[in-house]
Amino acid sequence: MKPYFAVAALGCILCAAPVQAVDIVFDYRYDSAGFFTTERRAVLDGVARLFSDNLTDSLSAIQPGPDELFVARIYNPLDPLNSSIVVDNLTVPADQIRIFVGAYDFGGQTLGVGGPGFHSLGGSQAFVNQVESRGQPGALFNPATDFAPWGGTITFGSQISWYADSDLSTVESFGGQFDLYTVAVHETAHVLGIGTADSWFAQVVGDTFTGTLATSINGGIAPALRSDGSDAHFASTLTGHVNGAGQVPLLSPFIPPGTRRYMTDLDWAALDDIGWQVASLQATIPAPVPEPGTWALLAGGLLLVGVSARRRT
Ligand SMILES: [Ca+2]
Ligand SMILES: [Ca+2]
Ligand SMILES: [Zn+2]
Repeated sequence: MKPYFAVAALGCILCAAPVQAVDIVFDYRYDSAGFFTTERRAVLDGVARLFSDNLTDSLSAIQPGPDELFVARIYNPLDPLNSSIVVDNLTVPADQIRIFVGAYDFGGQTLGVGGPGFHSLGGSQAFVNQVESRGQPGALFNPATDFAPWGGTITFGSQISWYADSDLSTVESFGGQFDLYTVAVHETAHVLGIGTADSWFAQVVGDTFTGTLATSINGGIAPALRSDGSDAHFASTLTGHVNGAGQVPLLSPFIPPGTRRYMTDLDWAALDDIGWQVASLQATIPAPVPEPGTWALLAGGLLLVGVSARRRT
């Protein structure tokens, strides 16, 4: 009887795992040069989990019918500053955000470029509205108060010496290299609208971002933006917090070598202000991914929890 109970308890606990509303998918179809090794893909898997675990919006699917047209266009992941390309026959399942990735020799110290995709549309107004809002009404307001892209592009500098750490829960020393995880999170936040969405620019006043939550997190002062004319980044003089520790916002424009940075409360607050449903301003440090062996141990632990809980009753 007891073993049966334990198995049932484990089943229930697995059922109660957190719902992942937004599903970030990195798409490697344009990576003809093989930049994304197994280890680098594992890093991007961790980036996808970070956002998927913390953004709870429900996004409607993009699935054109017979009289409807959705043509996705992206900055070319292999040459984002000079060309754009059409993604043939793209459809997007509910909650999914598809980010096409590649690498390009930017020269110098440019680490990466990222932003949302574009599209051409045909069909009824209802279809057009559905694609442009994905069920988030504020994306259609003027000024916009929400943002729900189908996806976008991120390109990493192929000339950079990258540190790719497939176990993101530990950070080894990597002096002289740049952290792929840090840069990928930064660029993904651009795909999600920081410095790129209408709902971001609607809240830019002068060289500040006036979003309510970000202002509150910043001690009641609208956070300063880097005054380079793009209004796409926070100023490097700001301090956000990662689980209580101070850190320059991840969405500031410079990332030093040998350093991992995380989304601060200020970065998450900005995503909230531009329309995302952010579960936690502190959900930032990657947890270890359970290995098959660890799962067995974890199941044993849960089994013990189940038995002792039963004993209490
Ligand atoms: Ca590690
Ligand atoms: Ca939203
Ligand atoms: Zn940036």
